[in-house]
Amino acid sequence: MQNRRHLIQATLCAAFACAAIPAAAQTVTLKAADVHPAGYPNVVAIENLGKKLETATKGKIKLQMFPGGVLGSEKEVVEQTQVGAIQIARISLGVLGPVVPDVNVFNMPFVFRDEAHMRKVIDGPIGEEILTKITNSPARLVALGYMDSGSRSLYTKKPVRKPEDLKGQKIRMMGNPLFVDTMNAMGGNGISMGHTEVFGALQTGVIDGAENNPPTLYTSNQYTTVKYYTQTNHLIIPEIFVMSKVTWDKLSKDEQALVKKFSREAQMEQRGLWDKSVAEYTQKLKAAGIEFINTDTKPFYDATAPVRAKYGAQFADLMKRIADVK
Ligand code: BDP
Repeated sequence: MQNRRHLIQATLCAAFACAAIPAAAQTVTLKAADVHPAGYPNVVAIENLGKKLETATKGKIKLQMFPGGVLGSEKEVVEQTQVGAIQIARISLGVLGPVVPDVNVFNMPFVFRDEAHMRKVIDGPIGEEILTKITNSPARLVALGYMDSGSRSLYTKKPVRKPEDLKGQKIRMMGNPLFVDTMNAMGGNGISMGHTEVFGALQTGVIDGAENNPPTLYTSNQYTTVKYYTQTNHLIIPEIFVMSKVTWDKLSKDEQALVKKFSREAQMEQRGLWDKSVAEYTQKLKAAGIEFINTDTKPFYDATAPVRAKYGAQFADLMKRIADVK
């Protein structure tokens, strides 16, 4: 904890020192943050975006990736990006919900039929509209693109096959009241917590389980503390990467256009890496003895209807348009 605080301070200082360099200075180094470790698809795609930017601007714009959550939790990273201390943040849309409520339409349980449906929506006009809403919101963030995060399913120490099996189980959710309500509706007790704290909380028994996709379950080591992975697929939440508005406003029109172009390419590149990664980590989880439970998702869908009613009322038209994307 102490170390992390020092790192955050060091980063902030670096950012302010950087800001003090005269505008005529030749190079800009964009600091990018991700909670995932080096090698994770999202991290690789942003690093490659940085390499393309560096080449296209002949070294004027560089990118330095800080993976593994060293710059703080996603909530902290969002805050630092808003003030310009971090320049690019790759985060879950889940965590952006409390900052830009419009994105919550994608954060609702079972809002997408499956991952293919989610991809069609984010690649099309609705996806573009949500990016514009983020950029035009008072959050001081410029939305660059989406990434894939597959489907989130439950992992626990005791087997879960139906909502009743979650009774009394404390299940970690991302920091957004919508998700705590979702878990409570699914039958468990939702506890919100930052990603990097989940492993310790599972180890010490502070929580009984959590929910995520196979690559995250494996690469965070959380799989060593649980036995079952129940394929509820209750949340299909895209990832997002954003740039600090402070940084964006300092770029020339041409540079902004390059960032946009390479961002779209990063969105597509990550997708290919993502599909391979899901296959690879699903195998690894099975090899490590995690039992996959392929359960009927309908009772979980039905149980979460009140959550869609409560949070979805304000998005009724948009939800209809999402459902109509075939
Ligand atoms: C992962 C997302 C990451 C979130 C994490 C979480 O890629 O952005 O921080 O879930 O559960 O799937 O917090």
